Amino acid sequence: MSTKSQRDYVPTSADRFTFGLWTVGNSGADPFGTRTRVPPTPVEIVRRLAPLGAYGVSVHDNDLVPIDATVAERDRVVREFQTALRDHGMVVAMATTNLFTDPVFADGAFTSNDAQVRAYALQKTMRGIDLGAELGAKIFVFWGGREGTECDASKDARDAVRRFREAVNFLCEYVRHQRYEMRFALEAKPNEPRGDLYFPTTGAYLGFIQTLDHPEMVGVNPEVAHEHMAGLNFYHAVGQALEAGKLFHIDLNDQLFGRYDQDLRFGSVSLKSMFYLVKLLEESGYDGPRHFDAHPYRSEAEEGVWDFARGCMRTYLILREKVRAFQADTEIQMVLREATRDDPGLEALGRRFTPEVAERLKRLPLDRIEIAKRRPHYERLDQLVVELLLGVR
Ligand code: DIG
Ligand code: MN
Ligand code: MN
Repeated sequence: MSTKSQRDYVPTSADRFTFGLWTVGNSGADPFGTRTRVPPTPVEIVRRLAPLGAYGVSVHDNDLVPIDATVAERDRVVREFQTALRDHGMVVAMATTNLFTDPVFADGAFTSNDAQVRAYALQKTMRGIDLGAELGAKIFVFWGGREGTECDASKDARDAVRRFREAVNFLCEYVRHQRYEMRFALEAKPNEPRGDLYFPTTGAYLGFIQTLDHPEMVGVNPEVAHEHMAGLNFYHAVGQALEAGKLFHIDLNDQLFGRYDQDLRFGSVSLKSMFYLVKLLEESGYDGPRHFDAHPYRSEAEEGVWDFARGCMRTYLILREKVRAFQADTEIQMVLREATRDDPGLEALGRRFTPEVAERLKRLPLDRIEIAKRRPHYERLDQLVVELLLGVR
């Protein structure tokens, strides 16, 4: 007899969970150690993720096609992969380019001081976009893993921004020319593998997007670990992106503050903040992929890889049920109501400036001593959330 937990948290493709090939394909190698397991091939990944309830995968160009593959080899690999996707009812929801592994990108790709590197990065990305379109991806992510410096004497930070903008503008025109149904999502990270990375946070990209020729084609792909590395509140970053209509994709994982990019299993560290994130995604009606960009512990053997994948999806589904419990919890909802004072008349005043309104607001008899006497009960509210997440409510 399966318990409630076994029965109710089984993902289906309707939940739109996707995994990067590089996540369950992670070999356990790290800067201090060699691989600890034989990674599954892309076709094996599709075959193993489908029965776990995943909706699809995402790919870097070279996760699938070796960088020096001939056209014939490339076409064969793509055909075999497409057959596996069809056979297992899986999709490629996002594609991206690896502009960080090969030594040619050691000093950046689009922001490199070398014009030939910048040209090669454009060429490689156009081919990556072609591949993504062929695989049916509607989102194309740009993570500038090498777009940064260790020595800021090396380039004027304004040149880096300008070069990146020129590249994104050019590639937006390429997608339009090719008539691909594709949008771009920019992924921020504050540092690693470079000493400092340009566009370190989701907020930096939200500002940058407005300077592009086709801002409507470009959004953001916030990652939990990357905003945490910058010491930021991920729920706030995603809230601002959603409010701006720019949450085109999301990288779910987890991360201790003040550490290197851990890319931990979703919800394995920051349960409360991931609860607020799931609440935001579900209540906002975000209909994009719930994409995991994480990897199993180096200590895991092959079977542990699939424990990791199951855990990412189960935790999301458990938190989603906690969201429903939060919404139905009468005591929580009462404390929330008490913490809010609405005044439609006053609010309307502050929304649209006129000189008359300004004069009226200036003359309003607002007694700050009286106003300050009214206090919200956030200690009570937070304790209720903690008890909800601990399963005692
Ligand atoms: C790392 O967080 C980056 C790369 O794995 C990839 O380019 C991107 C896709 O989500 N995330
Ligand atoms: Mn990461
Ligand atoms: Mn990522």
